[in-house]
Amino acid sequence: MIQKILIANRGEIALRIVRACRELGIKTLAVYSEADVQSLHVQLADEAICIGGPKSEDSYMRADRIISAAEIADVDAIHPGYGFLSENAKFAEQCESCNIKFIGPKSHSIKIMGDKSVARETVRKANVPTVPGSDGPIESEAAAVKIARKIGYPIIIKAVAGGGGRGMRIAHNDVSFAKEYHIARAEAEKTFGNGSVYIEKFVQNPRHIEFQILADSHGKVLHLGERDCSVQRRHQKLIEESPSPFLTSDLRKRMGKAAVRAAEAAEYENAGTIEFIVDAKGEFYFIEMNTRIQVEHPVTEEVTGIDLIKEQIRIAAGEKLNMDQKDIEFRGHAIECRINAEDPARNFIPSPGTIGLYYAPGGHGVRVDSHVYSGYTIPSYYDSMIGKLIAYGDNRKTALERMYRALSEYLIRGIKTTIPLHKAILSDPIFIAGKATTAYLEEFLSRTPPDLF
Ligand code: MV4
Repeated sequence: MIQKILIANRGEIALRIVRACRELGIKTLAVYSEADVQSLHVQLADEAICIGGPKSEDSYMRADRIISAAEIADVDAIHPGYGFLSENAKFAEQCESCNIKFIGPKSHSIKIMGDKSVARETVRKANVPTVPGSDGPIESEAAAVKIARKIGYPIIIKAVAGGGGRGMRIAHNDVSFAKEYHIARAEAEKTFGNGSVYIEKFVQNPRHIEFQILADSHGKVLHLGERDCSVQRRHQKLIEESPSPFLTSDLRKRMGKAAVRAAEAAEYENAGTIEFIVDAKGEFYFIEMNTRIQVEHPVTEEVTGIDLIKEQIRIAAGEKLNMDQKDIEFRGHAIECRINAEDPARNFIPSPGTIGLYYAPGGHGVRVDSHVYSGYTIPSYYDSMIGKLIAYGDNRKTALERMYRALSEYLIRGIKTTIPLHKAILSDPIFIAGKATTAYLEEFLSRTPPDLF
């Protein structure tokens, strides 16, 4: 039985977890930094403990302080949210050894999927398509050039400890490969303390399509369909939607089955995401697995009717999933716009500060997941996402129209936000036609005058 949960996070996801706990009758403990005293998750949780200074290294990243707070308040489980300690295998292990349930996968699954080269080999053995590349990490420059020539250029060099687009270099021939290989190793060593890299054929301008997984501790693994996250800038997603306007029902079926095999290969438990890239021909390749709940999970909740945070908690409590793959029905279309405190007209420079008037949209098919309110001061210490606007409709056209309407109603005074940019994208014929690839946003920004957002 889980009676009380510590929420090891902040912002909208902390609030999202408080809401799920309330509905399940579970008590909540918020932990917060000195910069988050006025945060809504602190107000709305049953109890709150300050764990340190404003910098995340002094608070939300401090496993020792979080576990101390958990013991003082006698919680049964810790929900890590996303970011911070959510994919830290050592933290998951520490929780378990203190007899506190980590609401997420077992640490061995986090480890397997955290090494991006091991992840690739693990799923490849389970018959999940991977991009042609090296079997495991690269041993030497000479060995790497040999493999690169065999695969053919362009080649992408990735850090085994990377993920989410960090530590990747692209090479177009032997000469640039030698150069990029050394840069990639040095960068990986500096950023991750692990210089190990692997290589893959570089798939140009793919779509980024990911599958939501739920797996219980009794061996049942289900997929909850896909999210198309192709609209992104420097690996930061701006818009996510489900279903993907690109997938056919046949491709969706094959990718869903591959996603389940990938999760099974990692002996996965709890909620997770299998990321694929899909080329123009509809060939799909496993890229990596995210072993946490993701920012964009509401899109899946809207089209399946399944509360993913509640499912995570039930799974951690040892309950069996009360559904089979055939019971999961996909209905309508959902889209999410990430609302960031940034100025898109000035190269997305962060725009922290105090919000004046705040008015969130509502009405049929509109959901707002946000922790901010009129008079709230956005601290400059954390990422700039201040909310997520999710619109749902019977079909994509209705969902997009509803999203545009909701964006027009959303009032956030005193700071710059990405709302005007979202309105411009939702008015763009290429996006409306469902033709956006991962190259889309940069192309859109280069041809759109900044005064339009
Ligand atoms: C790739 C790729 C093309 N070919 N791998 C980006 C994040 C990380 N999850 C893996 N990513 C990619 N891996 C191969 N072999 C394209 C991406 C990619 C991407 C690359 C450049 C610009 C935007 C991108 C958005 C999504 C994925």
